[in-house]
Amino acid sequence: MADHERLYRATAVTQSSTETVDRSVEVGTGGEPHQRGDGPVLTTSQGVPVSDNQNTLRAGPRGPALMEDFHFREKIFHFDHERIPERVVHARGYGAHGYFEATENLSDLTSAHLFQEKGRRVPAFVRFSTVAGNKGSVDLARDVRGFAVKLYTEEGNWDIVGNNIPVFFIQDAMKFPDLVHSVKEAPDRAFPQAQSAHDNFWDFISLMPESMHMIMWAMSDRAIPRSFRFMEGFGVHTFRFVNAEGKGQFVKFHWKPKQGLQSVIWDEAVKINGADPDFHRRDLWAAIQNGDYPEWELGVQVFDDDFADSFPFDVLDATKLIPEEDVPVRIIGRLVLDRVVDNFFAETEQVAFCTQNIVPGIDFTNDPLLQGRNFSYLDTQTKRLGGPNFTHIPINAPKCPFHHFQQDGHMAMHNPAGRANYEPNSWSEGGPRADRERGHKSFAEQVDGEKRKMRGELFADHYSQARQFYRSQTEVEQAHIADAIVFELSKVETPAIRDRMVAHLPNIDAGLAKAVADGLGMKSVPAAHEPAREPLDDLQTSDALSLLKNGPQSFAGRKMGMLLTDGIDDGLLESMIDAVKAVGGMVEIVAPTISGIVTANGKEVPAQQKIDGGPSVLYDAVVVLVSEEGARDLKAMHAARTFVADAFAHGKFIAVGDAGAELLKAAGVTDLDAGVLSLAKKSDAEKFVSTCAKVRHWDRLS
Ligand code: HDE
Repeated sequence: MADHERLYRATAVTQSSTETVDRSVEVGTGGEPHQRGDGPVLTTSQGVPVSDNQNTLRAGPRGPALMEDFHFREKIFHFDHERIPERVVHARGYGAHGYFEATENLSDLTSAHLFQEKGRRVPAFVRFSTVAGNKGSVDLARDVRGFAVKLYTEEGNWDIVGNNIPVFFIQDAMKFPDLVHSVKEAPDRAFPQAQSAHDNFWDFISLMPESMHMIMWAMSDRAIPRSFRFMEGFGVHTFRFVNAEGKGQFVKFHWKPKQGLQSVIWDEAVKINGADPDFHRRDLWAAIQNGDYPEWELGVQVFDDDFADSFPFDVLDATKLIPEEDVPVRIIGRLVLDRVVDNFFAETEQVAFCTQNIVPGIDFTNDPLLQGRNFSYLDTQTKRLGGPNFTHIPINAPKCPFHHFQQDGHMAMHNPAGRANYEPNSWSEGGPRADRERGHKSFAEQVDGEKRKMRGELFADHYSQARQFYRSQTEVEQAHIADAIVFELSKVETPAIRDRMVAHLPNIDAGLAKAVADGLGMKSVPAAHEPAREPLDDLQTSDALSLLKNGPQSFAGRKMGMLLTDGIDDGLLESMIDAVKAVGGMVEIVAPTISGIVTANGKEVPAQQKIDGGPSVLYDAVVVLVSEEGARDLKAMHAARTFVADAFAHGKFIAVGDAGAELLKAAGVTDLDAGVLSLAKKSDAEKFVSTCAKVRHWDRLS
């Protein structure tokens, strides 16, 4: 054996894997695939079999590499080009497949094919995201979440590119680059990443009174959701339904999670980011893989011109919402996510949502934010995906028949044969041709006005709905909003920016202004900015705006963290696991080592987390089931003490067996309350799990 061959043998390790790996690609014509014993032979992308994937072609074992090594050059070249530009906003995201089903016939409102018959189903792809952070940033940043839905209908793709908050920071698309620049890393130092707690953001916001309503939402717990599965989605803008007679009605879209609404609290968010920066994507992946498919109802608020004219705000202003008490949400469909992606890049990264993607029966309104978006998304996809043919990528291609005369361009995959590439032509028989009946028709709106850079008069009310939102929150939620503003402004280094921001708050609520000023150690609340339009004080509060009033009804889809040690009672363990599973919850075992524990009866129970890697912030509620000896060992471990101390501090429900009391004491948890339940007999398990239907023991936190 030659020297270099011996060296090769010494470095190559036999691969073993429990998963089947299929990297084969279907080829169009000819030839048997290259086979090597039990699997395919590695080839170049030109299909040439490779003899050695460990070493470059060299002149002698210690000599220079040779340029003619086409295999090496092709491999490195392709690797060098693996990345495409990340999204300028919403770079970090996670997608899944599913379906949408119409649960109503809406032919009176819209001619959209999807809604002509109850029960009509179409495939769907959804991508959730944060806005500010880069692709590799943490999941639990305080941020708005994107909720972008692509419906592959039989009359083309319909994208509802929404957020988990029903309003937005700005009223006119002209301001979007400024908003985004202010929240992203400062251009000189390139930090902070995925955060709004810094001077530039609050400098901009404090100069933009129109953002105050959105700021109330962004500082609420809506901006730190427990999971994508527990958040609402909103189309934000007012759109239009148009029926077969051409009659138009305004419409706002809402996605309502069947799971209920749930968020984490700020201290948890900060710690989750360290313990599991992928918390949200892992959650969605695991839920779908476990067959626990998340589901949302699609609701609409439909209203006419008379309502729009009588509403105290402009329905074209995306910083305003229409309370559900004024226009009830009518449920018209359901969205179920039941399949994870096969390939993250191909699907989640390459999916190209465009607000311009609408179908017959749906139309835009003159919302100045929406109109700007209709330009931006197409433009951004062309840059991101490298050319005009991104609709050829399977995730973006319509699933209905399509025919047009577009051709060529980078990476063209649809290349029709024949001579006719223009219209009208007399070559091809019958088409394709436009169809006045079936084709998309815009709502025939009368338009008239002076050509000027300007905004509608009612857009000038910046505080009324901020006040309505704040006053619609429970006390706990109001306190979290004040705490969040204090936290963020405490990271602002320039006192004048802090003052300027706090001076908006008296226009929203005097109590909020005082709480924030106190939290910042200000001697008094700064004098309020003069509002451009006097805020209304008589808007009814709305229960739909509160997270806590719309929480989950059970422990379904939520996760129990069980801290266990050797020697525990088998019956108690089993009854707890059964009780959680019976309501559709998940269990994760946390133990002193990853090998798990052995029960009193000698049963081996594997762990999913070693205690250091499984802090209680990762769970919705916790169980501490330990033996006396186990409690003694855990008492000496910082991670175990923090597990219980944090669970208690975060208002979590805790079930604790007799021996666990020692650990609680050592963790400083002595002031036990109704949220700490005893786990002494089997029936305690069910009682505990039904108590956990509530999100937390809020009394402990108020
Ligand atoms: Fe976006 N937004 N946006 N946005 N947006 C993008 O498109 C833009 C706005 C939203 O998962 C970009 O593909 C402008 C509101 C989501 O792939 C870009 C304005 C709402 C996603 C863009 C807005 C959104 C984006 C960047 C002001 C909620 C991620 C990459 C008028 C209703 C979609 C891309 C995904 C992404 C522009 C405001 C939601 C640059 C100009 C309001 C969920 O085109």
